[in-house]
Amino acid sequence: MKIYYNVTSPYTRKVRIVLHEKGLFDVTEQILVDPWADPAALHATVPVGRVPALVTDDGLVLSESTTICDYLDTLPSGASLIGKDRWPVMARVAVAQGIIDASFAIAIEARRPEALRSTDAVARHKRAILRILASAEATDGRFDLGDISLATALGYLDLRVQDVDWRKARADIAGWYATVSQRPSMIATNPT
Ligand SMILES: N[C@@H](CCC(=O)N[C@@H](CS)C(=O)NCC(=O)O)C(=O)O
Repeated sequence: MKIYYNVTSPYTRKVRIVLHEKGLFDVTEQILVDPWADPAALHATVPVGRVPALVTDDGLVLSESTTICDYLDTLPSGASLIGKDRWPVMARVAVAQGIIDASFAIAIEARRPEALRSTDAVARHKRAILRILASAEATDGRFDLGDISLATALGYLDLRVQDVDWRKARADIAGWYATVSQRPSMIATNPT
């Protein structure tokens, strides 16, 4: 297998945490790319042009972080991160993805020339983050795919949206996050 990734991408971090947690990291070729530079080598294999992208041992090309995590969980390595009660886990994955998408949109806005930035759009994304965060749930001790997605989202808020005080909004999950941040998979994929 090989994975196209970028160090600061929250979407690729989610997948790379899963690779670690499943014991698959060392058997996966890691290809570092900058998708924003439109690399021809990425586009030749992954027409979608985004990271993460996984090429399976059968040559199947998968994009979309949640789809890739779902695929990796079917492989006979490590314990399942989704388990038998699939949909409650996937619902928590989607909640975390909402936080990631809104945070990422803010980060993209910050890359635009100042005159083209929309303060209204950024404010709306911040309201979305706080609204979604209010419904986020972590499990105690499992670190399933929902937990991995939430930890990724919170890590990305710390990296790119520091003026949203998520620890104040969710003091209850701040302690959980401090604990899971010490997992080898989180440390190994920390972009800072
Ligand atoms: N919904 C996708 C989002 C992937 C995504 O937007 N990746 C960004 C990097 S963080 C990218 O490669 N962007 C390049 C582009 O849009 O051209 C997922 O969950 O994997």
